[in-house]
Amino acid sequence: MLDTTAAKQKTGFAVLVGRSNVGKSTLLNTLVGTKVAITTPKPQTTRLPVQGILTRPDGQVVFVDTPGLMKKAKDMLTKKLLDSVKDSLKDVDVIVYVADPTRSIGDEEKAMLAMIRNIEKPKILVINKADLNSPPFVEHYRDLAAEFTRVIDVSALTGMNVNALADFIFESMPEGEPYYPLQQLTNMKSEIWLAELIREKLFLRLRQEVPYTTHVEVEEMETREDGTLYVRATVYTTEERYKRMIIGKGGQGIKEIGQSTRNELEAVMQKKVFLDLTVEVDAHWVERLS
Ligand SMILES: Nc1nc2c(ncn2[C@@H]2O[C@H](COP(=O)(O)OP(=O)(O)OP(=O)(O)O)[C@@H](O)[C@H]2O)c(=O)[nH]1
Ligand SMILES: [Mg+2]
Repeated sequence: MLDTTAAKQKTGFAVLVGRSNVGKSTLLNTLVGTKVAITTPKPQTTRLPVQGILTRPDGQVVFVDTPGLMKKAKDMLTKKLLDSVKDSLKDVDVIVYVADPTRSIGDEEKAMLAMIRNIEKPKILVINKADLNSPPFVEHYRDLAAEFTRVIDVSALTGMNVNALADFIFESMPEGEPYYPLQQLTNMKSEIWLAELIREKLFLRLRQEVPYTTHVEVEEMETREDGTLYVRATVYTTEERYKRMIIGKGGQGIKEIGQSTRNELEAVMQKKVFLDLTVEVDAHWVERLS
């Protein structure tokens, strides 16, 4: 419940930025308390600026997860992802810069820092993965403190210090009324979330470049009379040989991807799920991404 008799409510947008694989999406999920964004050990997992909403007695913050910055912004997908990060930074109230102290500061980090340097908003440096034993580059990131309003060590994975981070973020927000209904946790449509879940399973199962050739669309989603959730979705990939790799020997690959998606969906939805998953070749899906 929002307490309207207390001090003024805080409301605004906090954008999570940082290089690929630092744990932005994991942090978003921990902040919001539910799985809004997909996370994998592979870089460049996030493609959409997913919003997760945290409502507390003192207000509401909308977190925007962004794709991680990757080197070699030559291909069309990476270029589109970079544009989407720049877009997300336009109307932001607080910047949450997430760093991974197991990796040294490289070109990607420098490019990312340059991107936010001239934005005159509160900036919080989050040194993530604090659950790991003395990560080698922590001090290198601490040396960046002068560029930030605050620095905090957290573990997105275990939740360590994440509430303290949320407090910092709320403190830095402007006053205002909530943007979203109090129970809402994301701006994502269920079809998109489901497509993301399937993409997560593809990323977890496929090796090397194959996951990056894929895109998922959910065409149909309905609860049938017997209470089963029926889902029809297509996995697009750019070449016939990738299609064969995704389907796997005797269809085993796509079967396992379908099964792991279904297991998670059934646990979340508390109902039986029927998933009709096909694979198609479409060399131009990247162009269709908005
Ligand atoms: N040990 C540890 N691992 C973490 C932590 N946070 C994230 N990870 C792991 O780091 C990997 C990347 O996490 P993501 O949340 O997908 O990273 P991301 O920054 O969103 O990556 P992109 O979407 O590719 O930019 C996953 O394997 C996570 O489990 C943490 O606090 N501690
Ligand atoms: Mg991500």
